Amino acid sequence: MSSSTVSTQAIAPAEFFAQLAAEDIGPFVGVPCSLISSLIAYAVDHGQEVEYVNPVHESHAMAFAAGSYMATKKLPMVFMQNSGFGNIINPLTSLHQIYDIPAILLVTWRGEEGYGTDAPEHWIVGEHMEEYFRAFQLPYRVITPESWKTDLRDMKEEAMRTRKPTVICVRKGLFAKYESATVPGKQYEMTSADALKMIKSELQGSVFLSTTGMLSRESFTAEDTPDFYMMGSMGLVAGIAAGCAQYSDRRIVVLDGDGAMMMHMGLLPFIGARNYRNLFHIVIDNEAYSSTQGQPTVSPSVDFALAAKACGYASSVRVETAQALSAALKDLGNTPGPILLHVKVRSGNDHHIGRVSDKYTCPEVTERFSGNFS
Ligand SMILES: Cc1ncc(C[n+]2csc(CCOP(=O)(O)OP(=O)(O)O)c2C)c(N)n1
Repeated sequence: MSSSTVSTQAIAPAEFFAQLAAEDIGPFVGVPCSLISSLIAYAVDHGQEVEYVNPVHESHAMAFAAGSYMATKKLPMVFMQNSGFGNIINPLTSLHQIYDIPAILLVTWRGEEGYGTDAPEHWIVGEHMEEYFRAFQLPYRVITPESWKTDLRDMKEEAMRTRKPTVICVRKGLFAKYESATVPGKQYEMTSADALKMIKSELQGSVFLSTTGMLSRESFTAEDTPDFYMMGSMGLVAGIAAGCAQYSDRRIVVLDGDGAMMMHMGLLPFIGARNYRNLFHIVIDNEAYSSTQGQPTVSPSVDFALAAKACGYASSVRVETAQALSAALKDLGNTPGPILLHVKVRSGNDHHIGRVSDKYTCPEVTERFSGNFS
């Protein structure tokens, strides 16, 4: 592993995008990570200058980049958190690398110090990051404030010469702060914390699972019941819930996020077709990726209740106020599932609340949660 020198002069987002423009690199397409939140915030605020595209899954970003390259011959940049690197292996090896479609991948390096540092979901990928780049024949540079312009040019030239993807890997603290002037999403009445408190109290006695990021932390803070507090595998919580619902008679309540739900929206037809009567799926939609500093998602144009209905859920409802949420919980609480409740909340979470990992290890979460079924 290379040494983890913390940068002394952080790179200003404006300078980074000016360099991409000078090198004729774009669009800037991907799924967020907090390590590059200032870059994304700058891109969101400067739509005239930066072509920023926000698909719901890293593999979709790779697919989009392949299309944009063939249509323009311009080198796209696909950005992702290293936890999303696993999501691109298929389009990397069975699209870009075999069809000779280049791209520069900007991969952040969470968990650089390996086990025991950063949040648990980053330990394994963080420790083996460079081995993964080598295993997938990806030329890469871990960029620094001193070398980044040369690194970027070298990786661009290598990508264009070989017609294959290359990587720039980004450490924590590399980019200077940039606060966005844009607040994502509509200012709905409730916060996600308000909604979670009401849900956990109204649906007491259920088995809860919550999605990765702020929702698990907020659910844990609202009331620490023996839940499956997910800390990685973004978007897969409803799949885990389906596995539980199949083999238990308990009521299974899934607390999903809009970004997470859209990442694996294919779970809707799966759950709908399997017709789990004991599954209650709740999507807390703040129209943002709050966990990674609030970048906008594409959920303002999505009606999850309608989608669930079309996918075979038995009932689905959309609510926007505390009063409507309370009524829906009373109404749907004992209705046979699968049920989907789409709850609109405003973005902006309290990032100072506790972390599940400060109290439980991941294996302890598994053990505690499994106790619900014994
Ligand atoms: C595959 C993958 N890509 C990206 C991330 C980084 N990440 C963690 S949480 C999160 C946002 C989740 O958004 P949402 O489900 O809307 O919940 P919110 O954070 O708004 O509560 C992102 C992008 C990740 N953990 N895994």
